Amino acid sequence: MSENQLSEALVANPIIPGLHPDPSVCRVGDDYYLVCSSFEYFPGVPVFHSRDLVHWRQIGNALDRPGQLRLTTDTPSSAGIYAPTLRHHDGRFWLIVTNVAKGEGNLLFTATDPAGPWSDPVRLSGIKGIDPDLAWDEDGICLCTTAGVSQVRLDPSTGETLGEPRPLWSGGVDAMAPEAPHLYRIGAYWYLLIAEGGTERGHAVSIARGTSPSGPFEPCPHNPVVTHRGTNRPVQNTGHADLVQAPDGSWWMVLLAVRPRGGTPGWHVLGRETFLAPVEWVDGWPVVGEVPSELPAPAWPLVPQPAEPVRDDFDLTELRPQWISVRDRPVEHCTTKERAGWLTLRARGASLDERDVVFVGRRQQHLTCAVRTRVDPAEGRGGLAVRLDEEHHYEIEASDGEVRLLARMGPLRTVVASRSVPAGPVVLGLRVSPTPARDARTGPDTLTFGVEEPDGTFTELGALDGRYLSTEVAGGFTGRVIGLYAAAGTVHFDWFDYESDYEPHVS
Ligand code: 6LW
Repeated sequence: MSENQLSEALVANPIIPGLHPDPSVCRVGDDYYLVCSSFEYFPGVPVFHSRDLVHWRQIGNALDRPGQLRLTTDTPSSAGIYAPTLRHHDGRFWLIVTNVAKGEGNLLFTATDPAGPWSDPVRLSGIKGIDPDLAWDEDGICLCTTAGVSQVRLDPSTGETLGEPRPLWSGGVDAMAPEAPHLYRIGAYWYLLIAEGGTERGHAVSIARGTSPSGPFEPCPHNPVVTHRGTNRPVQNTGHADLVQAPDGSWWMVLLAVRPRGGTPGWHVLGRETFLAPVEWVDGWPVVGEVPSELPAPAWPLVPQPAEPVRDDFDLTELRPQWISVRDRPVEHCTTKERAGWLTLRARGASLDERDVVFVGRRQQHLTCAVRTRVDPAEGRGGLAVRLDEEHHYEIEASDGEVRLLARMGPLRTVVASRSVPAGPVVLGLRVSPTPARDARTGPDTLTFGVEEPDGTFTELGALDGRYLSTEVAGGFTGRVIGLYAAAGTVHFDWFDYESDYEPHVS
């Protein structure tokens, strides 16, 4: 990468904020496509498109039918879909993922259009281990490389493995969790990129090279090529990366990282997000440097994507791809067709504590945001929730002329506050704002819940510390999802507003 491939303008990083970890990217002509992990959420594997590597628009979810994505109540939160690899080969898009659910394992899908439809899965029962990568050697043989790191030859049409898996290269001495392998043919070498150190503060990206895709591999002398461990940078946990070359020959890395906030030890609440970094090649090895919160824009013309509308009026017969549910979304429990212009949810599980809760949400993508919804609880009980998992969620719900603010934090469940409201639809609101530092124990943000009065004024019902809905407290691999739920009977939602102060921008 030479200096003239970067401009003076700055663009915001992360390029895809919110719960979008383990990015995998490929380019076809002038179009880039990117996919991420989706865990217990359905539909799964969000697919994004970009023309400039900076601005991304979600064009679908690869796994949007029950036949492609089986997530039963046996599958805990933070299991399910891990670490896809997306590649374009022989005129088709190839997607390989692990479904960490009983009887599922590694699955392969193909599509001619990445927006879908994607094929039914080819089951890869012979491939053990998470984070599968796909590459084709010079003879057209398909190689699948998994965390560990090991590799096996594969017949992608049948899913049959050809031979036994062979260990490759596992990163630094004593480094934990060698994972996220990706193989690339670049110039005279095959490069094996991996993540190591675990997906927490020790996360890192390392690389090795050899003349064959099956090794042996020689490690880069300046590994890890990316890590923010032991720094006080605002972006942390940098790792799990993929490389892509732009049409002008420059190289770029997409990778996951987090934005911990508050005092010590720091809490990240949006999950692991997708960041971008320019790559320079020196003596045949990639040099990346710091992954900043704002980076110089690539020097080519930027192609902004249309801004997402603040309001979803539920006027479409299908939900937009940003909407995700917990494990499944049967139409008899979730539909926009029953009452025109409204989203209707019919309860199954009695609360967000249950693995079969009826919930439709979107990722919280901004550190500051405001959410409102108009709910008609005449035939049931439900409302607006911020969900980390079954044991960590806050929600404001309406039924029988009353609004209640509830909190579940680990084993504790409490009604924080309640008040009466006039019969009929009610507007529930949530404001998320970073908490000004007071001392080393200050939490990352405050979630203020309330009710909108008929004159539009917001009456607060309670303000809760956001740390309890962070990955550092809840554990696991996900982040916050904000959405609508039904806990009893049938609940109708007229609209949902999500307003942020953050847009990927150019300055
Ligand atoms: C994923 C692994 C990782 O499989 O986290 O950060 C796991 N890296 O590569 C789940 O996202």
